[in-house]
Parts: sequence; C-alpha cells; structure tokens
Amino acid sequence: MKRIEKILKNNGIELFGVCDFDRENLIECRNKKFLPENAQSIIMTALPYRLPDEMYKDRNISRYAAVRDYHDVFKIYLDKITTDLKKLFPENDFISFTDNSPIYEVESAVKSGIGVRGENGLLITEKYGSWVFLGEIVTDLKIKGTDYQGECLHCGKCKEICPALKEDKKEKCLSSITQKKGDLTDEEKKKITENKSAWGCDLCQEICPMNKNKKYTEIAEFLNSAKPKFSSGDSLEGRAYAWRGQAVIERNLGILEERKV
Ligand code: B12
Repeated sequence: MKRIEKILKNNGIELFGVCDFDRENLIECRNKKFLPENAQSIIMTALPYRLPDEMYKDRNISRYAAVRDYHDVFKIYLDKITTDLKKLFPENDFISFTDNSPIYEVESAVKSGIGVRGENGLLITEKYGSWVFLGEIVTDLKIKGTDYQGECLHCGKCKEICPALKEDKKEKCLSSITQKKGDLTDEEKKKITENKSAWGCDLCQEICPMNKNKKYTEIAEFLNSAKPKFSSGDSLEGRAYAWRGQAVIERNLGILEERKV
C-alpha cells in the first residue's frame, strides 16, 4: 500500500482508501464490461470541489455544476495514476471510473475509510464535508483494505429540509427534477423557483452541520473553471450538465426567469 499511496499523493490525490471488490454488489451499467476479469480491490479517491464563497456569488446552479465537469477532471488525475500503477505492477489491470460506474461509490468510499455516509446518502469527509466527488480504480491486484469508522450525526436536518429524503421519494429530489426531461408539474416548477437552481440541488448539503467550516477546494482545474451562473445560450461544453442537452437546463432557466416555457 505504501507504494500505491506514494503514487496517489504524487498525482495530487489527498483523499483515498482501499476496499475489497465485490462482484455480487454492482450497479447495472454499461461500463460493467470494462471491469478487470479477476477484480480484487477498489482504490477509492475523492476530489474536493467547494469553491470559495466569493467565487460562488450570484449563482443559479448547484455547487457541483459550477466547476469543470468532474468526469473530465477525474480522467486527468486517474489516467496519470493508472499509468504509474501499471509501471509498478505491469502484470495487473487498473481500470478507472467515476459516476458512470458499476461501483456503489458512496458505499465503497465509506468502506475505504474516506468518510461516513450521511442521512442524505452522501459521503461526508472530515476535512471537506460532503463537497467531494468520488472516483475509483478497480484492479485485479489484491491490496489490503484501509480501516473505516465514524458516523453521521443523525441530526435529521437534511431530512427536515428535503421532502425527498423525508418521505423517501427519490422523484421529489430537486436535483433529480432539474435533470428530468419533458414538462414539469407546477409543484416541480415551484421547487426550482424557490431554490433558485437551474441545475442540481445543494439543500441537504448546505444545511448539514458536518459541512460547517470545511475547507474549500484547492484543485486547480476546479478553481480555474468556476462559473456559478448559467445564462441562456451558454455553451454546455465541459460542464456536468452537458449530458442532458441544452433543452433541459434552458427550460429550468426559463422557469427561474418566469419566461414562458
Ligand atoms: C443516480 C445518481 C444520482 C441520482 C439519484 C440519487 C441516488 N443516490 O440514486 C440523482 C440525479 C438524484 C443524484 C443527485 C445527486 N448526486 Co448523484 N449519483 C448518482 C449515481 C450515478 C448512482 C447512485 C446510485 O444509483 N446508487 C445506487 C443506489 C441503490 O444506492 P443508494 O444511494 O444507497 O440509494 C438507495 C436509497 O438511498 C434510495 N435513494 C437513492 N437516491 C435517493 C435520493 C433521494 C432524495 C431519496 C429520498 C432516496 C434515494 O434509493 C436506493 C434504495 O433502493 C452516483 C455515482 C455512483 N456510481 O454511485 C452519483 C453520486 C452519488 N452523486 C453525487 C452527487 C454529487 C450528487 C448531488 C449532490 C448533485 C447535486 N448537487 O445536485 C445530488 C445529491 C442528491 C442526494 N442527496 O442523493 C456524488 C456524491 C458524492 C458524495 N460526496 O457522496 C456521486 C457519488 C457521483 C460522484 N462520482 O461523485 N445522483
């Protein structure tokens, strides 16, 4: 593990850990076919993304969307790391994923000791709170898992503020609503207006006491790409909202600006 740790740190990864790979516990997704045949371990990593407040003023999208698309940024980091790992262990496979992954990322990050799972379902780290993205490298190299412990405070604040968490109804999650195609109901439109978000939702994270006084990101790719406001006609290139296409975010913006949509 020491040699792997060195590679991760040399490549700018501060938060990481390892857990066992479990073939019986995978998300059904098309990227499953890329998993190493005899996968044994998962090297979980996290990248903090919360921008300093002065860079996130006058915003109309959630924090995770205000920085360069984390899929692209993780690729930069994890590609370098897998190259270095391959040099050290030429017989083994190292395949990286983020988000579009067969791995239950929050659960695996907890098992790897990176943080705890909050009642809002998200991974909360000690240093950066839940403002981290998760990415991983699956390998057929057997690596000893890291320890894990700790717990969410279970204060219930995230459940109080979010009807989706309170009622356990995923479809009421504002993040999910902003990503939905087609027409929205009046109630859904109202939620977008109330929370002033044309993309994503941070309600359950902003309210979380475990997110108080946490550090901002120092990741250059996020700091250099800060764009907290989406305006009509803006390019979607390199942004986490690009995958849904222009129409969905423009519709949400129209609702916010009370344009006819
Ligand atoms: C699909 C998905 C979503 C969907 C559905 C949420 C979900 N958890 O399923 C939507 C679009 C809503 C979403 C929203 C967000 N997501 Co998301 N999402 C994912 C993804 C791709 C898969 C999650 C999944 O299906 N897990 C499998 C299910 C079975 O496990 P589960 O989480 O335990 O879900 C169970 C219950 O919790 C419940 N459930 C699941 N989601 C929700 C949501 C609500 C509101 C309720 C009531 C119940 C509920 O249903 C399951 C029970 O059968 C992961 C990446 C990954 N590969 O893991 C990222 C991921 C979890 N998302 C991430 C982020 C950043 C977000 C947002 C914060 C973005 C935003 N600002 O809008 C929000 C947070 C909303 C929330 N509180 O969960 C990060 C989380 C990082 C962290 N610190 O934990 C991940 C890990 C992506 C990444 N690589 O960084 N996401």
